[in-house]
Amino acid sequence: NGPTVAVVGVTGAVGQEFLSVLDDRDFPYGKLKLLASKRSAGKHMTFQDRDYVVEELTDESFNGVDIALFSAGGSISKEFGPVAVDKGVIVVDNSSAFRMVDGVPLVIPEASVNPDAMAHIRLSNKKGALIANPNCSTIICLMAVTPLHRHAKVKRMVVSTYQAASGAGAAAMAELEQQTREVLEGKEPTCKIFNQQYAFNLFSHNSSVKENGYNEEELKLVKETRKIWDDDEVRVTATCVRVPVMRAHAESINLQFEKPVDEETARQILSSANGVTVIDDRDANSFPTPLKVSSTDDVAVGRIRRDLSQDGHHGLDIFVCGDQIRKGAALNAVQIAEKLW
Ligand code: 2RA
Repeated sequence: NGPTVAVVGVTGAVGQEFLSVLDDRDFPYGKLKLLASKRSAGKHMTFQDRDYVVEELTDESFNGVDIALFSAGGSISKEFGPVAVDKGVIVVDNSSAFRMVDGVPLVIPEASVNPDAMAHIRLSNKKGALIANPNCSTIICLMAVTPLHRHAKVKRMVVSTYQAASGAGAAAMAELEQQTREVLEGKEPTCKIFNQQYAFNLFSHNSSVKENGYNEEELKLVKETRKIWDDDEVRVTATCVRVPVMRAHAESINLQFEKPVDEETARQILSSANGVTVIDDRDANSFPTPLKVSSTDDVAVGRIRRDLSQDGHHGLDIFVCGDQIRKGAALNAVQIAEKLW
């Protein structure tokens, strides 16, 4: 008898992807509860040939639930996450609400990253717990970089992101589509989500900019990497940019290692890492792209090359792409739930 699973925020882009990942992976749930705000309650949804009615999220929603997959924004997680935990539920939370809280595991469950961080949490105990899904940019980056880090220890990492509309939600995806049509028709583009033209443009990530000049998205990469690697010494800097791509993020990553790692070894390590696909054909100029990884599970890595600006074999450059809604959010959370089961 499989666990009772609740999907919180089921009408959102990630909520919908939770369902599609549960279906694709044939997740062995016993019962499924679809939860959302009052506004969406009462809506009918068909999943695996069964009709479900979306229920309003309340304190009572978690009675009898074993695992809850949350993606309804930070304030909903803060309000209802602890309620669910008190009722013995294991909450896998996709928001940033609990990521940096001490004692809350921040997990990328591939063996090459940090599944051990949640080894103490067991479904069979019926004791509630919170597990946080890292931010999408961190997941996509560390899927590729952690196997190299385990081999040669990263001392410094410089990340430049090219982030898709999906990271800002379904409304941003719709706005990108609408603006593209409007611009091509010679009309003034409708700018509601980002307050500036997105189609045929790019801009610094829309999260708030702190006093030190970094925006929140960039700081997430810094702090979450340290927590996931359990390494406060690693030096990370990032520049995060929103590009007019629908649903997959790209990242250019420059690495400095403590120990030497040559290009061939790096290629072998990446080729054998779970959840990573190497696309690195120099002759054909064929490398990862957001479209190549859209709606797929693996993070693609290419442009693997020695950083000529660093001594010996202590530096590498790589380029990664990963589906933001899938491995960057829903798939990672469902993989965590699979490990618990
Ligand atoms: C983004 N931080 O802006 C989001 C996704 N979690 O892409």
